[in-house]
Amino acid sequence: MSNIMKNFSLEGKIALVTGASYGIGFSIAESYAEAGATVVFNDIKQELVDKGIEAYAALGIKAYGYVCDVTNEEQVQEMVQKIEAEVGVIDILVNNAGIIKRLPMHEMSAADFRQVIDVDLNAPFIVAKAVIPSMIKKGHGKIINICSMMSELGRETVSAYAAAKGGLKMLTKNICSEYGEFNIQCNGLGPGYIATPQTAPLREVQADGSKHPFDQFILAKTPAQRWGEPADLQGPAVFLASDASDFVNGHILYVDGGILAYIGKQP
Ligand code: NAP
Ligand code: GCO
Repeated sequence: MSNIMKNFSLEGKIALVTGASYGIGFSIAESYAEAGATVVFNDIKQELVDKGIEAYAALGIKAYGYVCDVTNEEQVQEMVQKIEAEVGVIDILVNNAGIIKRLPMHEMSAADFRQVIDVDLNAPFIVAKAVIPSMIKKGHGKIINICSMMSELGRETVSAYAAAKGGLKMLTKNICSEYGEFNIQCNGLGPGYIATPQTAPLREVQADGSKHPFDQFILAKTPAQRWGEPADLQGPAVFLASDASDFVNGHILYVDGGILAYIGKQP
């Protein structure tokens, strides 16, 4: 392998991807395994962890799965200790687990708002806090927070999610600021609109067989004129987890087909 390509290798690294039984997290973890990393993931239910392990095995990947609610600091601390004992010290953390609730803000309960903030912002803090001490001892670490276009833009019905993802952008910059001296790089990955279960309601084919209005809207707003696939995130995710990005810190890398740069196609 050429020297420059060695910089993109994750050989010998241990990567924890939260919420990675399926969706974007699964795709990122798959690419990490292909780049040489040992993959560790969690999900909130044992049945999903079991399904995830099977799905990784079907790709020839031996993944380590743990049941853990990332909003629960006690469970997270216990999971990280178990991983360190059973697999090894975590070199790469991807804070991927996330939820969204789509409701007009004036109809959203405070409990619903808090739940989204808890999973999408508090949990990345809790998990990063749990892995940083060992990264400091080891002398290096990579933390990648899965942000969103809603780290930059708002839209109707996603007030809690946008607030959380905006906060996650700033948490990313603060971890960069506070731990850069320990050779820990913390960056964000900002997917555009990606075809996963989370966005399935926005792509539902209408009764008359036409595209969902939001589907048409996104295609008109995307220079690439398509939804992203989880695989579109793999290269950027490997880059941010590898030595190739050792001087990239506090950056949010948007993988959105150009939406954030584009005013949109005239109807
Ligand atoms: P997804 O298909 O809904 O998957 C989310 C994953 O997170 C699921 O495995 C889910 O497990 C897990 N999770 C949720 N709450 C959890 C908790 N408290 N503890 C542990 N795991 C938990 O979502 P996705 O589309 O793959 O999105 C993954 C990440 O990318 C999210 O942070 C999302 O905000 C972000 N993102 C998505 C898009 C997109 O267009 N899809 C774009 C930008 C950013 P359960 O099934 O058990 O709930
Ligand atoms: C929505 C979507 C978005 C995407 C993503 C965009 O309802 O607008 O779910 O929020 O999930 O975050 O980057």
